[in-house]
Amino acid sequence: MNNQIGTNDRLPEKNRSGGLEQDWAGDDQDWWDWYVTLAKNADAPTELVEGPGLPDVTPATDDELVHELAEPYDLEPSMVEAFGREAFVRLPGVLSPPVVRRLAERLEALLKAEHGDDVAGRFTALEQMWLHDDLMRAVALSPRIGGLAAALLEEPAVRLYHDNALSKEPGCGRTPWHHDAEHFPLQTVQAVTAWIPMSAIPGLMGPLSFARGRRVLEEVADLDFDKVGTSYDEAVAQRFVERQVAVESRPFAVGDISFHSALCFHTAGPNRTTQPRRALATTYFADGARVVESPTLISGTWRDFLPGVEPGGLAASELNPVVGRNRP
Ligand SMILES: O=C(O)CCC(=O)C(=O)O
Repeated sequence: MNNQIGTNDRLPEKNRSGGLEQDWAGDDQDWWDWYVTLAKNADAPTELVEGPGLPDVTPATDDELVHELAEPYDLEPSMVEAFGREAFVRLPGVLSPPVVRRLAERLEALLKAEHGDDVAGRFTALEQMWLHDDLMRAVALSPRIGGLAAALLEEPAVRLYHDNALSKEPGCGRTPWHHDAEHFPLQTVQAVTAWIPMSAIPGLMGPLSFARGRRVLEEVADLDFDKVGTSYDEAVAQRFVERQVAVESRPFAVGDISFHSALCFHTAGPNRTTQPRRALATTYFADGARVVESPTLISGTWRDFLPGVEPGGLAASELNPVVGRNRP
């Protein structure tokens, strides 16, 4: 990796000059390989410990899985309030252990087919799985998860932006501090990502961690994004310490799902276990949103998720079905 001032060999050649206002010139995996180089990590490598394994249960059948993902989740009003205040919420038991196990096994096969076995230390990703895999489609179009997204955003209806598999392989470092409003090229902050762990995720495995509060962005709005090095990640971390911004960093139990708003600043620790830290991450946005006029390279391969939609256009392509409605 080359993170000297002014260069980063993970940036596609076309993106090396100029500012952020340009299209990403690589593919989605190139984007992740670049993005994790923007996180500050401890210099000394540490020994990896054993991970928790997959839930020790019989995997759900297709029917059981589809049925569970279609059923509404009993969302307490206090959770909606917490999401409105903190910009994230963690919900227990959204998925049962047999469903997590079935999804984890399918995801393992999909990731292996795409990336092979030689992935130690990397952040491997897969997007738009719902277009060609039945189980991943059941997740991305899940009335349970989409319904939670609509309820938490307090929107009548939400559309799918994309699905995503995020595999932090053993030894991979941190995810840089960021908020997703700069990732999604949408003229709304009414967007939310469901982060769906594929096993228990203990602290040493790199669970997603969240800065508390909808207004945290104001604390760091003057900091410049750094497309070649770790200065933005470090400056955000330092600012949070200086301004005493509370950060929630806790393990996830099997079946827990977190939802973070596009305004939520979040990061994830390194994976110091021998097991890949895997999560599905599905993003939804308020029906009626439009694409921004000038997407940036931080928006990555956004055109794949909104085919045929140009800057300024209505974000409602055939790949953005309405998947969640707010129940009265
Ligand atoms: O899984 C990670 O480490 C990062 C995920 C993330 O940033 C997101 O889902 O918005």
